[in-house]
Amino acid sequence: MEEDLQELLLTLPSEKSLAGTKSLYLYKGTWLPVSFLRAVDSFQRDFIAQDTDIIVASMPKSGTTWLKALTFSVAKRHIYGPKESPFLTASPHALVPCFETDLYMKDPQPNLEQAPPPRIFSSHSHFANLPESIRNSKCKVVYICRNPLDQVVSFFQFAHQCKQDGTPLLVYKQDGTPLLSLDECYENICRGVLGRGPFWDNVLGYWKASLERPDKVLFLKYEDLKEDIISNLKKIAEFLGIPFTDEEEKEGAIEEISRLCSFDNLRNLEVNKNGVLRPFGALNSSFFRKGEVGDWANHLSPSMAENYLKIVEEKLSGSGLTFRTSQ
Ligand code: PAP
Repeated sequence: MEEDLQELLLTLPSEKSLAGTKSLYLYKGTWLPVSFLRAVDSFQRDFIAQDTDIIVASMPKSGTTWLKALTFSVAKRHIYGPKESPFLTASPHALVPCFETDLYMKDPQPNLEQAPPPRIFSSHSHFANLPESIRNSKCKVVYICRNPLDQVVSFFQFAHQCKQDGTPLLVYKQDGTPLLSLDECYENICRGVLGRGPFWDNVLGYWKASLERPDKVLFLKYEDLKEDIISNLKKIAEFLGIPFTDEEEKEGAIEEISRLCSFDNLRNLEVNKNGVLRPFGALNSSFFRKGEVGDWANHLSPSMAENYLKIVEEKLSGSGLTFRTSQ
């Protein structure tokens, strides 16, 4: 590890990750694994947005994969019809690369100029930490949040079951001890210690921005998309300035996109069953687990759920932001 990074780490608070396999560092108000620090820094410092860019933003495990597929399909529907959609052969994460875990991880100065507009990228950064050019240009930000109970359970399951190149690496820590249980992580979770957290800071930044600048930030909820995907697809298209025409509606274009991006359809595509996500090395299938609202009840005791929810609600109090935790 380079000397300056080592020196920086010594100055940052650190805690265990959800699996207990690595340390998270609190850097500029966000908990991050060390492997992302450089990429996050380069992205936040160097990326120059174009007015036509679209940024898909989220706290991890809040519906990012789904929103990537939906946003891309809406924004590029005049280029690719549903029968020739690139999602039939490529992961949503390959088509909408993440600034931090993909682009700037591979190369601190990625060449992004050649991508045809609209360029669509994703980020898990807090709103306040986005590069100035994203916040101040006319580019659009589409954010998705999910109720904190399902989000944390999904994250925990991912951290424990995520296979890299087909091998379930994370069964034991390097010292041979088993991974942390949800009970063992619980105290950290309640303090906001999870990758890209605290949860409340991530969601609140985008929530406030969406209230102040509704033309700039669209704030969506996973549970609302599950309940009514059609009206949310219309919302996305209108926000992007490309509403569905009456003719498209009549021809069933919105239903086509909703079917294409549905959990069952994406999960059963060959690329998402057997592909591998580079440079991360995770199986594409790791991003499709259950796709339900309320699965937290199978993993958290009622008192753990109630207590964590209370903490989150206190953090969000006065903001007007609320969550639905059941179907
Ligand atoms: P990421 O932030 O690491 O990209 P993200 O896609 O946000 O991950 O989270 C994965 C969750 O979204 C999984 O939830 P689960 O663990 O509760 O099952 C995954 O199943 C769900 N998901 C992925 N694709 C879809 C989809 N098309 N529709 C609904 N849910 C989906």
